[in-house]
Amino acid sequence: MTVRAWEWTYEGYDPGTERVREALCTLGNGYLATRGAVSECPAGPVHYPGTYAAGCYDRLVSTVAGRRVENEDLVNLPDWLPLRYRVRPEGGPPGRWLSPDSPHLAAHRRTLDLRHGTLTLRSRYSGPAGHRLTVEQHRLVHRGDPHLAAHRTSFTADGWSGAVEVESRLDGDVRNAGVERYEALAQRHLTDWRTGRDDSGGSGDHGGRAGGAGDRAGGAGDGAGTGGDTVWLSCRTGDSGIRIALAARTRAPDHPGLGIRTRPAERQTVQTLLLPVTNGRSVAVDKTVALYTSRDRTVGGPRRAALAAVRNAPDFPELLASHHRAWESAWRQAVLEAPGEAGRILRLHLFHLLQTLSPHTAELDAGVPARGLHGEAYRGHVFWDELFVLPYLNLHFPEVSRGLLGYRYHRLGAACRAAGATGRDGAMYPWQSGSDGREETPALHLNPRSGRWLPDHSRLQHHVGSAVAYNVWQYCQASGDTTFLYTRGAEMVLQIARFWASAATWDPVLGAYHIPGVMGPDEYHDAYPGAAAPGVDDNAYTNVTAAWVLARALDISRALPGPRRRRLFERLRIDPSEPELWEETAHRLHVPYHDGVISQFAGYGELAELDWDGYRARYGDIRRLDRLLEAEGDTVNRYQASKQADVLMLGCLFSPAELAALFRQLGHRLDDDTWRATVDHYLRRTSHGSTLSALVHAWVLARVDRDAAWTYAEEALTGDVADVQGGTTGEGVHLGAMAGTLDFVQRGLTGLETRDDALWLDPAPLPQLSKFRIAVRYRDHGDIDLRFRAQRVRIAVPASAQAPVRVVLAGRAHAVAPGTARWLALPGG
Ligand code: IFM
Repeated sequence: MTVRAWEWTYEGYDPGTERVREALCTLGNGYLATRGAVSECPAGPVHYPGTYAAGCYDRLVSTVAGRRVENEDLVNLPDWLPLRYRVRPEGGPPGRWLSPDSPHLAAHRRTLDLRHGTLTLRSRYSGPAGHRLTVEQHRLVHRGDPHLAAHRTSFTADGWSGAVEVESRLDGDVRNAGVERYEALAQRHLTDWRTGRDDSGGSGDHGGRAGGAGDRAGGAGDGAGTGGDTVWLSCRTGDSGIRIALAARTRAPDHPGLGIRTRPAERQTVQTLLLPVTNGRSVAVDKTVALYTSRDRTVGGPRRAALAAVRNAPDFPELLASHHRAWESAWRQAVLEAPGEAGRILRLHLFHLLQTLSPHTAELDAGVPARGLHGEAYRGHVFWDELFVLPYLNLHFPEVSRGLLGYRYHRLGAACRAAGATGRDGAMYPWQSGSDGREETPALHLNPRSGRWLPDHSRLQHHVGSAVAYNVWQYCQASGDTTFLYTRGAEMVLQIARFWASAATWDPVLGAYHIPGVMGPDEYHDAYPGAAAPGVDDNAYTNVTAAWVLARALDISRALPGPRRRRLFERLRIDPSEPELWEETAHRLHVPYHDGVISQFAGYGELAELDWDGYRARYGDIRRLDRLLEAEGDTVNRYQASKQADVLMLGCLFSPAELAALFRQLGHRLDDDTWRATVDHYLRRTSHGSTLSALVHAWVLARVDRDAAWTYAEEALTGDVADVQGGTTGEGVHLGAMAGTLDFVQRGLTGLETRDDALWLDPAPLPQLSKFRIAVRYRDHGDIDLRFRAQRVRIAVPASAQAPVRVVLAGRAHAVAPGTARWLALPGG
C-alpha cells in the first residue's frame, strides 16, 4: 500500500484483504455510507458491498441453540453500486463480464482521497483476444446533499475499437450477511420491492410490483424497453416498516443520444447500454443515485423525493465540484494536524469520523454506531463508545454533539422505564441501544472457538449511563450551552444520578454504599467464579464515575434558578429530600483496594493469577482470552485478567487533579504512587481484546511511562489500518478507537480542559508526537489555534469583540486577547 498525506492507495487486488479495504474505503456523509466495494461483483465470500443509513434499523427473530432470540440490525440497504461491463468486439460475440476476479485482470488500484472525499478504483484488463481495457471509476457520496451518491466509470480501449456493454443495476436483493459469526441468525430485512422507470420527467410512478406474476419493471408496458435514463426501486423493512427508495440515472455523457435498455427484474432494476469505444480515447458512464427513507421529512414520500432529487441533480463534474467544496469546509472546522505516519493515520481516522457523524446526522434521531456506518458488526448498535467520540466533536462540531445527545434524550423515557422495571429510580441507559432505546444486547453470543452459544450478561454494564452524563457535561463546558445544560442536559444527568443513588445499597458494617451486580468496562468478568447470579460488586470504575455523576447532579440542581429547579423537580417527581441522598452517596460509595492498588471490583484480588507467558506461548494471540479459556472448559472469571482498561479508564476521563479530588470526595487519598502501582498492576494483566484498550493505556501511560505510552499509541493508531484484532475491521471500523486517537492528541497529550470559563492546558508531550496543531472552537471565540512543540505552545485567538481568553497552563493563568497570539513555555521546557 502507498500512503500519501491525503491519499490512501491500495495497489493490486488481494481477495484476502478485500473486506478490510472495503471498510477502510467506505464513503459516507453522516446520513448514509457505502462500503468501498468494487461495483462489478455481488456480495459473496470475498466482496461485501453494503449501504447503511444512520438510524435505519429493523428487528428479526431467529432461533439459536433452541432459543428464540430477537435482534435489531442497522439494515443493509439496496445496493446502488452495481455496474459491470464486457467487451463487445465489432461483429464478434460478447466477451465475459470483467471484474477484479476475472483471469484477465492485469492491474488494480484503489485510492481513497481524504481531502476530496472520493474513491477511485482503477482496473486494467488484458482481454483474451488482445482487447486491452482500462476502467477507472470515481465515486462520491455527496457531503453537501446527503441523499446523493454517484460514480463515473471511464473506459479506455488500448489497441482496438468497438463497444463495451455496460450494465448498471439497483439491487434490492440484499441481506445483512456481513458478519460470519451472525450466520445462524435471520438476515432478510427488506420486503415488498417495487421497481420502475421514470419516462415522464413527471411523477415517475410507472412501476409494477416486483416478485410476483405479472410483475414488471420498466414502465414501458412490455416490461422492457428503451427510453428514460432514470429508474427507481423501493422496498420497506419488514418489522420497523421503514420505506426506502432509490432512484438512479445512468448516462453516457460522451454519447448523449445513446439508447439505454431497461429490463424487468425481480427486486432490482437493470439498465444496459452499448458504449462505442475508440482506441486510446476514454468514454464515461455516469450513475447518479438518490436515496430517501420514510424517516426523512419529505413531501410525497421517499420514492417521489428520490426521483425528484435525481432529476434535479447536476451532471457528474458539477456534483463533484460541490462535493469538494463541502469537504473543504468540513476540513476547515476539523483541524488536527500532526507530521509523519501518525499524522496520516490521524487524518484517516478523522475522515471516517466525519463521514459517520456530520451535521446531517444531527438532523436525524441517530446515535454513535460502534462500527461506524462501515459494516455490520455489533449490528450498528450504540454503546458507550460515544465517550471517545463526543469530546473531539465538542470542540469542532458542537452542533453534531448536541444532535447526538438528542438521541440519548429522546430515549430517556425508555431508560427510566428500564430502571423502573428493575425496581430502581431514574434512568438506566441500555448497554446496546438501537432504534427505540430498549436494551438491544443479545441474550446469547457465539464463541466461534468452541462453537457454543453463551449467555451474554454485558447488559450489566450500567456505567454507560455515566458516559451519557459525562458527555452532557463536557459538551456544555466546551460550548457554554447553558440552555441545554439546564433543560435536556439537566434531565438526563439528574435521572442518571437518581439511578445510581437507588442502585446503591447501604452497608452499616462498612459504613459505605455498594453497587452490586454490575459489569465494568472490562467485559471478561461477568460473574464471580461459581456464582449462580451474574455480575460483580463495586466495580471501581462504575462507583467512581457514579460518584462524579451524583456530584454533577448536585452542581446542576444548585445552579438552576429556584423556580426552574422547582418545576424540573416536580416534573421529574424528585422529592426535595433526594439531593441529600445524592450528596451522601456521592461521598460514600465504596472503592475496593487490594495490595495497595485500586481493585477492579470487590474480591478481584482473591482471583487466581493467570499463567500469561504459558498462554502466550501456547496460543500466540491471546487477545480473546475469554474465548480461549471457555473453549478449554475454563472461565476467565477465575483470573485476574482484563480484556480492556477498566480502572485505568478513570485516568482517561479525569485529569490527575480531578481524579485525586474525586477520590478525596470518596474518602481516599490517591497519590502518584498508588496510581502508578495501579497502572502497573493492570498493565500486566490485560489482554487488550478491544481496540479501546491500547488507546486508554497510551493515554494513561503518557503521564507515567512515555516509551510504553508510544507503544500503545502506535497500536491504537494501527488498530484498523493494520486490522490488529485479526479480521474485525472488515466488519466495520472501530469508531470509538479511531475518534479516541484524535481525542488522545487533543486532550490526552495536551491536558486540555474547558472548565471554570478557562482553557486549561497541562501537556504531556511524547517525544514521538510532540509537534502538532489543533484548532478548537471555544464558545464565542471562534477557532482558537493551538500549536504544540516539545517545549512550548502557541495560542492564537481570532479577532473579535470578546474578552481575552483565560488560559491556565500548568496552574498559571494567562490572558490571550482576541486578534493576538502568544507562545508560552511548557513547564520544564
Ligand atoms: O463498547 C465496546 C466495548 O467497550 C468493547 N467491546 C466492543 C464495544 C463496542 O465497540
